[in-house]
Amino acid sequence: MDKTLKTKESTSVSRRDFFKKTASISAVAAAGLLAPATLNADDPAIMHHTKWGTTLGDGCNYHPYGIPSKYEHNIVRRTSALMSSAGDMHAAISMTPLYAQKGIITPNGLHFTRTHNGVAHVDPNEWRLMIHGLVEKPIVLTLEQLKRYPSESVIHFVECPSNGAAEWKGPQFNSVQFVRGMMSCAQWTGVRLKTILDDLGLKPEAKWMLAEGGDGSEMSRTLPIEKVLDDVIIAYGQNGEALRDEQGYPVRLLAPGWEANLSVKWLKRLEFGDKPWYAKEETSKYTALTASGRAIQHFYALETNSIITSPCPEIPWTYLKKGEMIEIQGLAWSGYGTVRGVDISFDGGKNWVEASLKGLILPKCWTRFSYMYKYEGKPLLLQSRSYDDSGDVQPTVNQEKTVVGVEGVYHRNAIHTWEVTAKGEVNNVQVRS
Ligand SMILES: Nc1nc2c(c(=O)[nH]1)N[C@H]1C(S)=C(S)[C@@H](COP(=O)(O)O)O[C@H]1N2
Ligand SMILES: [Mo]
Repeated sequence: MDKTLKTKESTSVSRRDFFKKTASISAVAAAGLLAPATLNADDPAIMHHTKWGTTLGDGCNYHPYGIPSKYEHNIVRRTSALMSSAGDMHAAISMTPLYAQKGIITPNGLHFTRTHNGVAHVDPNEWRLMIHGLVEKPIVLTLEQLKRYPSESVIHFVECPSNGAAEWKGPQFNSVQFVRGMMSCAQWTGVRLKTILDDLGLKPEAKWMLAEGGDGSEMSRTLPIEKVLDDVIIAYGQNGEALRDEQGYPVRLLAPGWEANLSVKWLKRLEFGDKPWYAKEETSKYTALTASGRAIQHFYALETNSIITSPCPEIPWTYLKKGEMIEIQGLAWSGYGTVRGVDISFDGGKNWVEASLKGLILPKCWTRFSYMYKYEGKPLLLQSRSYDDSGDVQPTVNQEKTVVGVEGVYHRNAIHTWEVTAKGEVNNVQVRS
């Protein structure tokens, strides 16, 4: 069910527009982005041995498995007791530090992590996957057998449908990590489920698939067969290495663009049936009562969304001087397809300018946007608004409430606002209209 408003005419970003935008960025660069600094021709940090250059460094094998620089120790996943069961971290969630995210690939150690019963540690030699129900040849696969099917690598975001839900009633956290950090993006490697089903023979009556996890919660979710045969992957690789334990090692389901609870981790069983069988949670939490009194039973795909990650409360503009150029950066995504564009507003949504999209632009994937801005030291209400190739545009808070009703909290994709004060501090506020 699609709750995003189709209010904007589809604006295709032509190649010509793209080159025009790129050109304007390089013009800014030529004019000088930073205030001129004096050149010290005998700068001791450059012209003499630096303090870290006077002794032998570590051997190249000192960390057989590398870790980040010690100066990056503050860039970590964070949790909130408010988003767990009475502060217990087994049924809880840790969030990705989006303010430190470079490009579109989340490092494995920073992938947000949601567990219903803690992180399981599965021995890959004992791991098994049962595929049964309405298939011609039911099977129990070992990991080695699974890996003999042809592999595929795809880049997709994973987002918990409750990302941002805490803010349904208004701003709660002065932090982009806590406001939107229940999502990450990675390159997943595995086997397309269709490849396996073509091999095993799916019976025509099969309309639904139950996926069950092997952790203590045995979390299970139901997916319609159309999605299963479209792009669902059984993943064992995450950004070039095996899945991390937190992401479901050795194997998870990945339902691209759909709410992340469907991407069952520590996967142990797939059953095919002609009727859906829902877990209790699926018939309560993931639905929404609309103003008309009717409920939306499934959302499944995540609507187009965006968030400005710089500036943000963690990266304020307090160091900027009036007249300096600064890059506004952020992430946009859509579970319905490919991000087509992002607009930026400085006045809480009254006026909009178009940002440029940067780097890889892929379906059901994070897309970077950027806008070069001349800082004036004036208060701003900074917003971003994305639109995708399905024709959807991000709604305002009020527009979203009109569609999903007052009780809905999941799938929040309303336009987010950062207040920038005259001093350059950044605060989480809500502009509803
Ligand atoms: N087996 C199992 N799978 C699971 C869960 C779980 O607790 N157990 N949590 C789900 C939820 S609610 C989310 S949001 C995603 C989070 O994926 P991640 O931890 O890899 O980010 O995993 C889903 N898959
Ligand atoms: Mo979730």
